[in-house]
Amino acid sequence: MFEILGNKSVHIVSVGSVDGVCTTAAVLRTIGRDDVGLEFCQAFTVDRVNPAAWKSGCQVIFVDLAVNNRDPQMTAGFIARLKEAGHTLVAIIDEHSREDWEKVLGSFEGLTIEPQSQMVGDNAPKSSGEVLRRVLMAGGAGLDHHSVELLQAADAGDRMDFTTHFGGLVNQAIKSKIQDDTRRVYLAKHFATNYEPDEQIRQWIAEYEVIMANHDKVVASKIDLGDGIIRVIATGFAVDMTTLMGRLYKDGATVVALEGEAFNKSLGKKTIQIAFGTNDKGLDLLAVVKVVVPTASGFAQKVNVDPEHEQVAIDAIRKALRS
Ligand SMILES: [Mn+2]
Repeated sequence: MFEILGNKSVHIVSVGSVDGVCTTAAVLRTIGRDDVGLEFCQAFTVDRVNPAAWKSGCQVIFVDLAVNNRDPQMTAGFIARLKEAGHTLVAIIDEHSREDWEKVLGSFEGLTIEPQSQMVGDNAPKSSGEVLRRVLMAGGAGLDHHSVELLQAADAGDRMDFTTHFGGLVNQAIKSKIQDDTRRVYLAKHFATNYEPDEQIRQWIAEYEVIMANHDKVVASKIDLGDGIIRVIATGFAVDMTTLMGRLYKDGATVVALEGEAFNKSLGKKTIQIAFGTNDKGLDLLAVVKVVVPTASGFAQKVNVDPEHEQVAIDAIRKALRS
């Protein structure tokens, strides 16, 4: 499937989820070269990707990269810059929305792997790993066990299942420093050829184990404020916010008020903030809190306020939960 790449330079732009990292590892394994350019981003940060900095005349592969659906022009602009810089897009290994990509690109001519849509039915691929697995199987070249495991880990990862060999390792190694994309590059390259983690990766995983222990301490600080609102203190602890909040919701919270440190842009330093989160998709926390705390920031399911505004915010949230 990747014969088309020949001796030309290759550059991969991937999204940094477990699906993205594991699928990228499988792509690298399939290509079988160690001179491939690789960088991670998100659908809404492609404006920061600079194709002019890549090797000249790259064949470009996207992995798990969706069109930025809030700003399709950003994605279109990225494609235009990529072409202007002399590169050729050859594959979009993505399951998010084929229709969105079609609108941006016009056609899929020239692509050896086309994007798919996970929403089109039970049989649709639900991950980039599954998109790639189907293409490689259809190609008839077969897949070795290592690649099969990478792609299964990618697929399970998109259903928040990190119990697979590669999915568990990658998830823990990236979660302990979630903003660090250099880890993702390292992991994808390492697991393209190695089954077991090396010392570096084991160290990142050990950092994650510390975070898990921190979660126990944060949960121990839990105060039940009634009406499904609970309050915890995370100040001074490194946490994995997604996992921690998931655990608190599972314990029965509808809204979590989390006291912790967050970077304050206007002050240029970390300050104590109260972060409200909810698992209630019908509750627009930002709208509720904004009414009483105009300085609140965030989005529907997560809102930050300064400590002095915590009580009035809680009162408003309580009222919304009761109504
Ligand atoms: Mn995915």
